[in-house]
Parts: sequence; C-alpha cells; structure tokens
Amino acid sequence: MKISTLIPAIALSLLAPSTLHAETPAEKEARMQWFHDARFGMFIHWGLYSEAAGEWNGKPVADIGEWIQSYGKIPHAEYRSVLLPRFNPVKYDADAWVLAAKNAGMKYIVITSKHHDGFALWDSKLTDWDIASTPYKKDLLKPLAEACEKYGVRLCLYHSIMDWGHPDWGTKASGPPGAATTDVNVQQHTWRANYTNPKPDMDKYTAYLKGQLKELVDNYHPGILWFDGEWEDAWTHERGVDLYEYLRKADPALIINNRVDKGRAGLAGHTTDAKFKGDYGTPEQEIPATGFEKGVAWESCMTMNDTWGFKKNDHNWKSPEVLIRNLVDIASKGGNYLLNVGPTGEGEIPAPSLERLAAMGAWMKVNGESIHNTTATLFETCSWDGRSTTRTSDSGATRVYLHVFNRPESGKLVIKGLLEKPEKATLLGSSEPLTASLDAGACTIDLPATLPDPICSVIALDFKKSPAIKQIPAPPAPEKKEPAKH
Ligand code: FHN
Repeated sequence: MKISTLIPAIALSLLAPSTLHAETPAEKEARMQWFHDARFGMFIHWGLYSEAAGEWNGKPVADIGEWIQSYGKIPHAEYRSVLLPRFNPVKYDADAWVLAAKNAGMKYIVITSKHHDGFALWDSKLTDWDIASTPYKKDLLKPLAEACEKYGVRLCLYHSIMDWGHPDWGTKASGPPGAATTDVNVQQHTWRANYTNPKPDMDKYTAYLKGQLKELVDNYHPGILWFDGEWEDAWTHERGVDLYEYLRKADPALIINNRVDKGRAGLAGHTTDAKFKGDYGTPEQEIPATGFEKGVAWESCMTMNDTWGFKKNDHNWKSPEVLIRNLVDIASKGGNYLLNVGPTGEGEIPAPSLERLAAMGAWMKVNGESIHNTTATLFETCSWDGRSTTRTSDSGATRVYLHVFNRPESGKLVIKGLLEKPEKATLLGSSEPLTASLDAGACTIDLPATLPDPICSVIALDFKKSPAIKQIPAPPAPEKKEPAKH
C-alpha cells in the first residue's frame, strides 16, 4: 500500500491549538446534552467486507462479516486485489439512508469511516487504500454528511485504531514471513500488512492515524468520534490520552467514546478507572442490568441480526418487539441505543433492516416523547411488566412515562412506591384521560379494556414537581444453585 510521506508527528502537534481547556462538569454536560437527548442512533458498518458478504472464493466464512479478512486469514494483498475492483456501490442513496434513520426516530448516525481492514470510505490524502482506488471513486462520507445536514441528523464517525492494512500497526519486530517473533498480535496474523515489516513503527502509524482523523474532523465535522480496536498491545493508555486531547483541541465540541483509550471493561463497556479517557461507556450486544452509575453516560451498540457488516446468509433478525423493548429498556436506564445496519456492497440497506426501522418509526411516532429528551426512571424497581422514563421541564413540572409491555389481567396498573396522585394520567396516542387512585403506598391506574400497542403502550403521568416515591427494594437475586454433586 502506498503511504504518502507522512506528516511527521511534530508537525501535527503544531497544528493543534495550545492546551486542552480544563472542562467543568457543567461544560461537559452542555457538550453532551444533544447526545443524552437523542437516546437513539443508527450504527452503519459499511466497507469492502460488505461486498464480500460473508463469503470468500465462493465458500462461507464464519463469524461477523466485517472480520472476514481475519477469520478467512486473507492476506492484505489478496483482500485488496479481489475487493477493490469489485466495490462499486452504485445503489448508494445517502438521502434514503438518512431518512430511514430519521423516520425510525434516530437522531444520529455513526458510520465506519475506516474499520479494522484499514480501508477508508473517503479519498484520503494519506493513502491510496481508500474509495478513490475503486471503480466508484467518489467520497462516500460527503453525501451522507450533506444528507444529515439536510434532514437534521448528526453525522458521527466510527474509526478503528487497529489497522490490519497498515505496515506500521503493531509492536516488536515481526520479521519477514516465517521469522520468529514474540508478538502474538503479529505472529498469529501472517495475513496482515505489518507481517512483512521487520519493525512496525507505532509513532509513524499514530501520525498517520492523527492525519486521517484531522481530515475527518476538518471535512465532515462529526458529532462523535467512535473509536474501536483499541485492545491490542500496540495501542497504549499514553497514546489514548494523547489522541483524546489532540482531538478535543481540534474540535472542543467533539464527543469521543471510551474506546479511544484502554479503560473499557470489554463488552460491558464501562470505563474502569477515571484515569482513562472517553466521554461515555460503550456496552456492546448487551444492556447493563441497571444502567451505569448516575451521571455516567453510556450507549449500548447492538446488531439487528448477528453481524455488523453485511452477510448474505445471516437471516437471524431480531423482531420489532425485541428492538422496541430494547430501546425502552435502555432509555429507562439513562442510556442510548445505537442500532446497527449493514448495507450491501452495492449500497443498499437490507430489506429486513428497513422493515424493522419502519416498525420502530411507527412506534416512535406515537410514543417517541417517552424516549427523546428523557432521563432515567425514578423507580429503583418496576412493579409492573414494563419500564419508566422521566421528563422534567425547566419549571420542575415532571412527566413520568410508564411503559407497559403486557396489560395486567386485573385491568389495574399498580405503581408501588408512588405516593402521589398525578394531576393528569393519559395514554399516549389517545385523548381519553385515565383514572388514578392512591392506596396503601401505591398509585393505581385503571386501564382501558385493551391497550393500543401489543409491544409497548405508554401512559403519561403529569406532576407539578418530581413526585414523592418510596423506593421498593429490588428482590434478592435468585441464589446460584450449586450443581448437585454426583
Ligand atoms: O471488532 C469490532 C467489530 O467488528 C464491531 O465493529 C464492533 C461494534 O462495536 N466492535 C468491535 C468488537 O467489539
């Protein structure tokens, strides 16, 4: 791969403004407010792997589609020579993608500017391992940025720190093919571009990484830089801190996730120690049981089927019920839901994804106010089959949303611990007021014979201020029964 003469690290550091402003908690909250209010975003994994679609040489390759080069152990030169000439997304319609997200109730889009294979979706000045080397040639990020601007959706960019296509990603001498090396991350991966580099230089790679990120910040002004691929030894805490500060100086409004540094607890996504950089936690394919501590921002990223990047044979789609209830569960815990789509190599979002987005949009059209601009539930435990979120106005007036998954047979929704009767109780999507009564430390809502939405109906309770609540302790976790000793 041609790497143009890299901007020496010193020159890049001169480009950044002087020192990083010491942000107060209030200033950070103001910077993050749009993220908290959004609650729901679209993740897009799109690249050369989308064209491979989970197959290589006509045979299926296991596991997630965007890792096909790794699971297929496809040497960088072969991966490049096969896929570059094939990647020609002539059906790409950025406006249609952004409208699909917006109409689903999504407020931001995070697209892979570069995934682990190192291929760039824009025409980077620092490499020819990018869209300009394909038959399509044109920048894929620019139309999306313009469509996001047009429809009021925030453009955000995923960027992999790990780069299988760069000869300087990696640590220790890798040596020529077959040479002994102690670096497992190099030794096992003979298919990576760094394997033939006797001495990968992480300072050179970091200058390249910063140079490409400067291109992205300057040209597309992302709301979030969503880092990933930080786990290998080649990337250190020191480099993570330096990169976070470099980017925050480049754009003080930028939000950066916790995968820029080394501090996330694996797929649980929680930042393990305040020394690690990153503005929010990133649970992956899971929803924290009770959310993170109050005041800790987080976002669960999840697939709609089993893969992030498109695979022609992955039909294991989650139902709209699962997706809507995930969104409600996450919002009730004060988090964001980043739900993935994996477009095809031709540039189309798969029909099953569009169908699910449309179903979520229909639900959000009636109930979206119980998700957007809300904060977590006021209740430590939920005494009904559902969840709750909260909306507080500047005056202190408080609307408590009750998400009901299944109507209680009694026809009465009992909210244990709510010690005040609301000024008003309504069913979203209906003008009929509901009757609320107080008894024995609970507020009871009389429900209509049928609820409007079989997946999740939402009741809104209005109070002049945040209502008095007596928290009901969570039931003890079921004892882990020791397996019988034979
Ligand atoms: O390795 C990546 C994977 O391909 C995908 O991008 C997910 C999405 O968050 N992140 C990493 C796995 O944790």
